[in-house]
Amino acid sequence: MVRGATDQRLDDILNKALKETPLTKEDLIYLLSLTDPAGINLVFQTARTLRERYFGNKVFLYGFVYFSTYCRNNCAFCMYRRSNRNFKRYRKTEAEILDTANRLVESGVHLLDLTMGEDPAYFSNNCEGFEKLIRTVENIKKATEMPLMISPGVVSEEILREFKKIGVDWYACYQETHNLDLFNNLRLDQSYDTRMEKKIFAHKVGLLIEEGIMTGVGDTAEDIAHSLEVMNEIGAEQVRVMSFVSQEWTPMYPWPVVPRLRELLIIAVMRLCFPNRLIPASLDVDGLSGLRQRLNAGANIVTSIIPPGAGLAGVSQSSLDIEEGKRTVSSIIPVLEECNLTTASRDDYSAWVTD
Ligand code: MD0
Ligand code: SF4
Repeated sequence: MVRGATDQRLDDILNKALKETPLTKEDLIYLLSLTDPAGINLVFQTARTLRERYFGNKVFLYGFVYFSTYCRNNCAFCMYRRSNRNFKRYRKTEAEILDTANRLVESGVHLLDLTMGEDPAYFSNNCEGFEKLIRTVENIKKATEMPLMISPGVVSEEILREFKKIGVDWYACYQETHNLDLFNNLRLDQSYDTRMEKKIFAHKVGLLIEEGIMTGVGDTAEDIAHSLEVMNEIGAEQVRVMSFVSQEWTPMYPWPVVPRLRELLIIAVMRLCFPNRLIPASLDVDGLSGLRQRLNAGANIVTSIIPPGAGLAGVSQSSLDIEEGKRTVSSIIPVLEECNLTTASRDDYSAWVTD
């Protein structure tokens, strides 16, 4: 690497980002291809500066309730795919979901993320089961008065409208990649366009949307840069990246491990592109021990907080740190402190959501 020359290019890009001038696709690819640790550290630093500009030292915390692990889909990367018969699935009752929600609220989270696989119990007979789910979500809203995110998979426009009506704030539905060939290899037999259209529709009816990508699945710097452009076009209020975790009993096991630095660099580049958006540090990839590096890369939410003792799972890491109680608000706080960060108040979060 020609140090002088490359550093100049990096400086120029970072200065542009600090001025919040949009970065070009070439800029993004340049950043995403960095390998020099000093250069990468500068990207992290710039990401933290931009985070501070909009969020100060405040971080938001998201409680995660994965209430049904049944799924009609067969995504190549996911252990919850319908063909996997090697683990026991669960579907929580309304009372169980409410109980978990209350525990999370008491522990101090800012939002509840209600997630499910595309559970046939809800999707079959023309989505009959959603009637019940919508009442459950409504009851959670009434009981907790918390901001809610729902991650139910690809649902009808009517259902999205219903969610909005009962006070759901966010619809999360990750594309995983915006490279069509890669999408077809990951989300087997699913429609790229339909998935995209649902997000856009959800946005239209007034839900905030989260878009997400997975890295380490054969994605190139160019693919990631393209994803960032799409995230920008659709105006996603929350954008995430998670490293692929190869899981037994899936077609993608075993899979060559890509260094975590890639996810961290993508988090930082996301922050440069979207300084005022929400960007998660998920506990669902490396558990508590991976939190500090994700925050230092510029993330400003901790997601996948799961209470122990409720028999609840994570998504890409089904059990890591959960029963040990390490995915809880009290275990996170010392890490925030080490990073000179602190938890935001509920009012801070509401102000952001309603802005
Ligand atoms: C997370 N496991 O936050 C969750 C999940 C779904 N909305 C979020 C991927 O890491
Ligand atoms: Fe189902 Fe979601 Fe897993 Fe795909 S990623 S198999 S839709 S739970």
